[in-house]
Amino acid sequence: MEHSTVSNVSPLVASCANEDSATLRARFHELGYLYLQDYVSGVKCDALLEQFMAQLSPTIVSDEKYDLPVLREEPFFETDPTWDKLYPKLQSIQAFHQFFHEPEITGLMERLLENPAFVYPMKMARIATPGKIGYETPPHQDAHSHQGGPTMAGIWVALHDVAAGMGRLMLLPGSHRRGLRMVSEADGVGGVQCEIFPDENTWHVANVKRGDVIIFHSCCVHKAEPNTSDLTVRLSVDTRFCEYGEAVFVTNFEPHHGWRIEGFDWQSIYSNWSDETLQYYWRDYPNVSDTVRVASDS
Ligand SMILES: O=C(O)CCC(=O)C(=O)O
Repeated sequence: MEHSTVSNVSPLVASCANEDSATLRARFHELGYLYLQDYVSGVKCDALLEQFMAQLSPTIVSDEKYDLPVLREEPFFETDPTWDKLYPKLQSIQAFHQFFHEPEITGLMERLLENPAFVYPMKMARIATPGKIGYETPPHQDAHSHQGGPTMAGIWVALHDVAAGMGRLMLLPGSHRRGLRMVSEADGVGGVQCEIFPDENTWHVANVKRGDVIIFHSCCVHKAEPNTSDLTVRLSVDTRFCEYGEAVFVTNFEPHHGWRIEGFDWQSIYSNWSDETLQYYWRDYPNVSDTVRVASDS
């Protein structure tokens, strides 16, 4: 299988929320992604980041010199013991789950879908530390990792500025039009990488700012660059969404990594929430699927 050997990069193509929805949809279907700068308010990102930092300290702390999260202990990646200890604490933060259910986010999803959206229950927080080169997110398609249906897409939000060398998200433009690809095992987040075709030689990437949003088609190949910085940690959040009523594969109704961390379930996540509105909001979803689905390319 051919994997990514190319390293040409071009800037992410920026979209603007003021553009009409048809233009945004056309760009999404052409490129496989949308990049919206400064979309989520800085206040909201800062508030969530502050709550994350309260849970991550003293392993990761806010550093005034860098104005970024910095690593104070040993490097780790998703599934390492340190990650397993810290991650349930991030997942228990009510504001983290609410983040993706605010009207500014769901409105954007609905503009893209032209229909009501269902926000997947599984929410992801990413902690990309330096010192783990080779364990960054490998190139993959969410259609494989989340068994998404035809309208499923990912939404990723930077909680702070992410410059080159800090583990930026990279996208392979147009890759969503070539269907679901073969996969093989890989080190790094998710543990799976997909095929890259020999003519696919340019990744799109940018130095993103706090509040920037990237939405990607479920077949759009994406990955993270390695975090080669000395100390700074990249923290971002993401989830998936689809047209309300579309089949959603059953594992997406579990907490992220709830299947492997003992005692980490919705009950433990919800135990300290002050608001019950979003607790188990997904329980009456009409189309939970236990059949593997294949997303269509578009
Ligand atoms: O932020 C990352 O490193 C991974 C994000 C990603 O691959 C995804 O959201 O599917």
